Amino acid sequence: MCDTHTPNTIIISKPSEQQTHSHHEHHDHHHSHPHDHSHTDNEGRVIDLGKDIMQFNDVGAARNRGYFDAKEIVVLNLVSSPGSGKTSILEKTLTDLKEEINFYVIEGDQQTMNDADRIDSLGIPVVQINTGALCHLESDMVYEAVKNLNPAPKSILMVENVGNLVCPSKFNLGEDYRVVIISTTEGDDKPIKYPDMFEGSDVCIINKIDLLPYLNFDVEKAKDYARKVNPKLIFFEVSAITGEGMRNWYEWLKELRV
Ligand SMILES: Nc1nc2c(ncn2[C@@H]2O[C@H](COP(=O)(O)OP(=O)(O)O)[C@@H](O)[C@H]2O)c(=O)[nH]1
Ligand SMILES: [Mg+2]
Repeated sequence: MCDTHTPNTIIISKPSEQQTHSHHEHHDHHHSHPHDHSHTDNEGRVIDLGKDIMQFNDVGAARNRGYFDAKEIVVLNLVSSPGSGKTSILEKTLTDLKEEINFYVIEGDQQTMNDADRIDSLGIPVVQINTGALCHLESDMVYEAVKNLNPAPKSILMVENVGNLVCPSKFNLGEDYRVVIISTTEGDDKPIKYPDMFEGSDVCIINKIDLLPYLNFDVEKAKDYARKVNPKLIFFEVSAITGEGMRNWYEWLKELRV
């Protein structure tokens, strides 16, 4: 037995916090500054910083895209609130399909190796990214993880993003499909409360349907809300625990490689 094996971890320390901090400092000392910067100067610089980050991310996403296309790798970006069942759905899917599909996984969390350990125990190649203070993955982090994973051609790369329905919606990773997961314990109005996440997604998985008898979650209402935001969404209703409904999701996954 090889007890020393652990999945690789990439720990991110992004300069963005420092930049924001020093900018605030500058703003605080505005009045004692010898040059009188006009208000529009400052506003312009704040906006530029944000634009730079987004441009940097989009360029990285395009680079990832080219790499994935060249190797015919299909990439899914899984997003949800914490605890909706991203890792559970991955565990069940990988367990049931690993003989048919070559999977690779990137796990994103602010801290811990917990999710990578869960995937690693299934024998699937996985890299954990710890984002620290950041609430989403960015394309350059995925690039680093992919270099480490070196996924085989025609494989499927699953990226589990940091759990929340806000920040990850802005950051394209170069994926083919974004999959948003909601669970029956969260309430059926999430799609209209967090429209950006649903608007930019291709697939919506409704998880924990085994709990429907105990909750007042209305599946049709949730789907209607989601369709209002994004009429093109493809839905799967599943339970990662009982396996109910997983077959349709599996069929869709298998189609991706044809
Ligand atoms: N009843 C039920 N519990 C689930 C289901 N899927 C996940 N869970 C539980 O929800 C919790 C969070 O799941 P996890 O996969 O870690 O969520 P993540 O944070 O989105 O990765 C765990 O306790 C899971 O066992 C499901 O389909 N039904
Ligand atoms: Mg998880």
